[in-house]
Amino acid sequence: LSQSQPKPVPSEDPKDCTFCKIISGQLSCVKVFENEEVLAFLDIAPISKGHTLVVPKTHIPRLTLAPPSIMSSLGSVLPQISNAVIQGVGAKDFNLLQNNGIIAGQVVFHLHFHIIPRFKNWDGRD
Ligand code: DGP
Repeated sequence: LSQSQPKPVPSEDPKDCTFCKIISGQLSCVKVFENEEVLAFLDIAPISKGHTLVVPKTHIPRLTLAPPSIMSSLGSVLPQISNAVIQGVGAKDFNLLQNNGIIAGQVVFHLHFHIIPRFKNWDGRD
């Protein structure tokens, strides 16, 4: 590619969406939690042990497009999932991260929250 060519822009089309494929079962994942509206699964490129993604089952590209009903579904399970994740990996603390847009580091354009357990050592020994 020459330097003048623009970078490929991630698709916001649901039919190209990796997380929609995980939700429909077309792609596999390690499930952490599931109910009618929400799925949580391990991140394929974890920042730390137990790094989990929490997604609505409806395709919504970013937070600013999320209706209150979806935020209510997500908000009502995030504390419970976060608690289960950190307990499962033996952490006490965690970050809840949510990226919106290319400049902010969003790579998959399906709304998601990262639960990132934190340890004193990055390898999860402490
Ligand atoms: P973000 O940069 O906020 O859009 O984060 C996207 C995350 O999605 C990134 O941490 C890697 C993860 N990811 C991308 N593709 C897959 C996949 O096919 N399976 C799983 N489990 N995670 C994925």
